[in-house]
Amino acid sequence: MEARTATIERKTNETQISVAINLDCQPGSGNKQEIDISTGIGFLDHMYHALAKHSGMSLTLKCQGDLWIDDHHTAEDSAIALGTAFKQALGEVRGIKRYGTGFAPLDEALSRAVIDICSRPYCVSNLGIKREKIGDLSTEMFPHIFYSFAMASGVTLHVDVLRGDNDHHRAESAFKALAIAIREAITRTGGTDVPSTKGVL
Ligand SMILES: [Mn+2]
Repeated sequence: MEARTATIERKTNETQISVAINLDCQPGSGNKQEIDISTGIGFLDHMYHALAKHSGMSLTLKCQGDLWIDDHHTAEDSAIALGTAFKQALGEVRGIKRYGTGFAPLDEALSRAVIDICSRPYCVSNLGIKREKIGDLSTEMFPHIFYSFAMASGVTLHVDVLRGDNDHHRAESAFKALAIAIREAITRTGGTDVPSTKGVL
């Protein structure tokens, strides 16, 4: 089986990002899972780490962004770079499940994520987070991160936090739910079928 990997660099006046991704590092795959995230925003690193871990990816993501302005460009651009790398690693949408659903609890919080790897970028998220920031990450960036990932990767994505009192729990369960959805959607079916009645995705 061809390795589903990608390495990308993304440089603008606002951020410099490098991403290396391997989609096939689930336990038992024979590929060691390695995760190394550094964006300069601790809570964002925590979220990307959870996303990589539970989706079975190896992920190296380094971002040097203009944090002296605020967290916006770093959070947005790292999500774009991650989405771009994900799409590139996946290649032609063929021989995968395409749809994935994830539910992840974290104590009292519970989130649901549904993904369709379909080249129809769309994102709806409803996280219901009350705090303005968690650590150094503005919580308004959560929907922006999911949106940016969806646009760059070309997936349809719905993420809902169904309940939860603690905003750290709500956010983390959302990323874990997305990870579980991704893991299912990218699962190889063993064939080369294009999972669409249109014959192309
Ligand atoms: Mn923006």
